[in-house]
Amino acid sequence: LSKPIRNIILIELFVPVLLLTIGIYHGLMQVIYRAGVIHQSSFAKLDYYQGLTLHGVINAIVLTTFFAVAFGHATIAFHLKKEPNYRASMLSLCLMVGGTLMAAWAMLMGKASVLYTFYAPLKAHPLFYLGTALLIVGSWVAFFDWVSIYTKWKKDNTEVNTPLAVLGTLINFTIWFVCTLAVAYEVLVLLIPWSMGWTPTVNVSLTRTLFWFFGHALVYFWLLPAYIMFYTILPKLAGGKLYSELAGRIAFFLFLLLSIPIGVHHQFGDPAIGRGIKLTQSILTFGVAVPSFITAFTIAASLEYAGRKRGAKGLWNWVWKLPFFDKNVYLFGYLINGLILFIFGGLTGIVNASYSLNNVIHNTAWIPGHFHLTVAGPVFLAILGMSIFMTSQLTGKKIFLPKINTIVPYLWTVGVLIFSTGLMWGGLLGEPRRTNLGLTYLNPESELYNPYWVITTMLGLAGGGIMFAAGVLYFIVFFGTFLSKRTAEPVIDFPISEVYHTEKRIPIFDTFRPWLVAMAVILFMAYVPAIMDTLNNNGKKAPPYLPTDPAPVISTIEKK
Ligand code: HAS
Ligand code: HEM
Repeated sequence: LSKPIRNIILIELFVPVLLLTIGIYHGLMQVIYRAGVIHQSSFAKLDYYQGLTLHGVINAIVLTTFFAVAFGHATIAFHLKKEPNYRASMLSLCLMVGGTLMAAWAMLMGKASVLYTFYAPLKAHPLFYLGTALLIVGSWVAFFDWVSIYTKWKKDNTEVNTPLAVLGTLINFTIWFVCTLAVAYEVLVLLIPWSMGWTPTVNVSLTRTLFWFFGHALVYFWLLPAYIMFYTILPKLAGGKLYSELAGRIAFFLFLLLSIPIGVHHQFGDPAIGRGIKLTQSILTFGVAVPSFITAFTIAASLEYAGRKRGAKGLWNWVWKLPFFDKNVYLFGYLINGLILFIFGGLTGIVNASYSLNNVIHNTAWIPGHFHLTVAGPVFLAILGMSIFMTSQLTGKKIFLPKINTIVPYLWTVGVLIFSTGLMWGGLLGEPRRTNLGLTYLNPESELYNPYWVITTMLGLAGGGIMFAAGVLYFIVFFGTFLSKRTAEPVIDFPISEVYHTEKRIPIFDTFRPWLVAMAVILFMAYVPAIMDTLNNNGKKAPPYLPTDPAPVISTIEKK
């Protein structure tokens, strides 16, 4: 890679990790508020919801998008042996950084405490919406450049399978491009004019539906870079081979079909949308679990092969032969811990997807329990590990404190397991999400005090504290590596796994067109009825809430 492109990738890693310090700090603050350690609505001049918005936006939108672009640049350049266009990559970087700064300003000024899901009726400063839109457009620019590199490569390599990592990257950004069209419409046509005061009202259900058209596909946009690492890198790190490359191709194409037409599973409780389409999308959601099951078995088989190659005998002994604490393959630790967390993240996702069970857990602490096992599990750990790996390679610097680096993912995993157990247990006892419990339910002075949630929020606090400690250690390693002296020539050299079975090339699993057509048909069938429902919606108005009280204002008045 040339120096300018290396620098662009390094900035795309450095900027979000710097912001992540704010994101991780607010994670800690949330568990402190929620456990009732403090009974305040704000701390250090930052309000609970302002902090929650910073936490969600930085950790789940800014970090993930920057990383996907940085990793995408490196993946395309490494596998197709052609580096991204400098002008396009620079434009993409400037748009993403500019957009992030605008949104960060609005959030830090307290003008955009609308949470990372930012649909109406919560209203933000127009710069927040504009900033988010620019971040997204910036990522599109990088993607369009990769498409042009790929189409040229494919012309010269018609009979050769697209490398799995490239296929995964292109599929991921296709999903991203299609789903962000809905959020672009939501932001530019509905939210910005409303936030500027040009339109007096907004169709709340439509904004929610457009958001979730984007919002669940977003989680697979987070996940697929990690899947690319699981399929193409992890087996090699383990000392083995990828059991089936074809399984990976099938999984990625299934994600292309099913990642978007399932967003209504976030709206099972939304009165504007009809039951038929909710059930349909519930069933489609079970479908999107299939590529993850394929991945689970394929990667487990690859790991078993690695363990046996290392001399394992018997049924389970191969597990203990894997290089868990080998600091030379520290990336293995980051990836395997992510997979372990994802077993629980996946199972809880299937609970969420079950239309009737969803009633029990929707809007409770169970939900953050679920998604810290997914986005803060395989996704976050893959980002942490790979950002250190790429930083060290692209700067030619040795890892700072390699032993600490090796234990970070284990510490994080222990933290997440305790944290999520607390939240999910609490959720089953009715503990709400997005609530500063310290003000009411966990304030013994309040008439809403609920002692059942003491133990669950304490577990959340203990686990969150361990996660915070792991986060701090990671920052020391990451910034320490950045600041240390160069000892080698900068390179980008991913450890790519060989394939165990040499499978015959099947052209359908290397062609985008038929899959894109199928994707469009499924999307159309799944979303036209949902959008029609929101346009015809004339339901009752929801009761108002105050930020300081989790109960609706009307019921408080009625009680009196
Ligand atoms: Fe989810 C809510 C359903 C996956 C993230 N999800 C959320 C929210 C987030 C999120 C952020 O249907 C909250 C949004 C908000 O703020 O309101 N989710 C699912 C389903 C899946 C799923 C069915 N979610 C994810 C992933 C996420 C994520 C991935 C982030 C990256 N989710 C839901 C639903 C809701 C929801 C409902 C709405 C709930 C509500 O009411 O609000 C599936 O994709 C999961 C499939 C996964 C598996 C697991 C496969 C296991 C693997 C590991 C194998 C391990 C090995 C290791 C090999 C079937 C691959 C072996 C170990 C050795 C040591 C050898
Ligand atoms: C929400 C804690 C790291 C993504 C939350 C909540 C807690 C929390 C307690 C729920 C607050 C509420 O609903 O009232 C922590 C702690 C962390 C951490 C202690 C580590 C020190 C992460 C990471 C990610 C993440 C690494 C993603 C990469 C999110 C998201 C939300 C959330 C998307 C939802 C925000 C919302 O409801 O608007 N976090 N978290 N968190 N967290 Fe984390």
